[in-house]
Amino acid sequence: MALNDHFLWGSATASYQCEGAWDLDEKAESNWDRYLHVNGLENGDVASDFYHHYEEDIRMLSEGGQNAFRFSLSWPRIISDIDGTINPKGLDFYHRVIDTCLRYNVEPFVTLYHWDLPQYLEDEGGWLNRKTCDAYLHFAEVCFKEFSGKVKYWTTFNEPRWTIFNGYLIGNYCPGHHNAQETTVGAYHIMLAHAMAVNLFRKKQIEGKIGIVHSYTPVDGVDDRPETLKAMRYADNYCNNWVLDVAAKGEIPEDLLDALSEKGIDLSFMKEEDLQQIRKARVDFLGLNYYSRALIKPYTEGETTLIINNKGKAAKGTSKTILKGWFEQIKDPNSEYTEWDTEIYPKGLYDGLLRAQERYGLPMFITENGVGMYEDVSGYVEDDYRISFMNDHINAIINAVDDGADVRGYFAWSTFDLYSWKNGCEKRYGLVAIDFNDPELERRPKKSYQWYKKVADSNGACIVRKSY
Ligand code: BGP
Repeated sequence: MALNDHFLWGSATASYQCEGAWDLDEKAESNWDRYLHVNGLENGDVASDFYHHYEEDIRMLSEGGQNAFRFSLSWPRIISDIDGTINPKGLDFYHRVIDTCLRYNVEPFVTLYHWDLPQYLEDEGGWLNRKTCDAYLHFAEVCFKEFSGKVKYWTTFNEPRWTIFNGYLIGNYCPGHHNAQETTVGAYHIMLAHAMAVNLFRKKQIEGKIGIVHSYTPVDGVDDRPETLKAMRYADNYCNNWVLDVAAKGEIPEDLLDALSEKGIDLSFMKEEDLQQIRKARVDFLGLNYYSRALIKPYTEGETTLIINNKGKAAKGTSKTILKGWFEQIKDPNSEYTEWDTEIYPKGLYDGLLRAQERYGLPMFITENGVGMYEDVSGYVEDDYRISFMNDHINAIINAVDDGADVRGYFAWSTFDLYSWKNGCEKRYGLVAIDFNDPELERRPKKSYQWYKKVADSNGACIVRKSY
């Protein structure tokens, strides 16, 4: 049993998914507010109403044995307009959240950007506009100045991959586009903004550590033929390397740039001064969100097809990933899949941690891990499937630590039930149940909350161990 004594046992949320209060206290509109309102979709206007329940939520988290809380700062709550005007009420809210954490001996683990872009920036092109990087830098600087001294762990972005791919390529997130050129530009700008913030953090000598949070999808192949290995490299570049290589090594994979050019993507927007920023910026740690791996075979035929199941059981089995000329992702007939087509594969976490350790040699945190389910929350939720899922994934982490991975913490997704992007509130991940039809939004611990307390209290010693 090799977890260190300061291991962070926490859980995670994101501003848009839990805060509610979408237009309260001079908060500006976000791109998600606009997109879901305009399209008449289920939204996070109220969500878990963390804005008014934060004190109770943090107390419960602490009483549940957790010593860390990952949450994000809502940019449109803090910066009111395109001129960069600061909203004191937004800052005050996060001071109260952070102070509550500290009062309960809970480490605040802060994400600067978890996808809620101010709509005034979306109106100017969002991540397709280079000016969004400058606006982000201003936002980051305000937050560093305001909260440093209290916050020791910062991350610049949550999952650049999903916000960019879903927003600009797959089209199931705002702004809902399907354009490979835009996807490349957006990806470049978000990684540039990341680098600019890391460089500022160093220049200002902000106390603490800074990292990035990536949706880590370790890539496996169906066999080890050369064409499969080639397809795996394409998939790894697509899923992981454009975020992790940039953040950890300051490098954009050369073969990815070649492959994009071959597909007709115009890369002339890349500027030497930007690349200098990128080369210089190195994170202190990697935040890895792990939900599943990707099982890859060589591309055979057909157009690029990217389908994500945001409908749950009504669309089970419909998701598909084919990148024309690059790779195809397939389902493993021996694996179990959730109603939203996510493979349950704890060994992928073990493998992925060892690969990331070897490749980057940085401290790592599992910044999200959990399972989305339909649940009846009218009574006590006995979520044994979640307990088993978490047990097996924490077991994978302990195995990886035993074999040399430097993992410093684990955050369950999510602290309590909250809004799941495009899937709505009925896709539940929480350790604590919330009945969204209850006007009081009463919080009730699930069985997994009690179980997780034992895990945290024993520093993982009560995990049922399995080897591979
Ligand atoms: C990650 C996001 C989270 C959260 C989680 C679960 O990609 O960082 O914000 O939503 O996945 O995913 P989903 O809500 O799509 O089921």
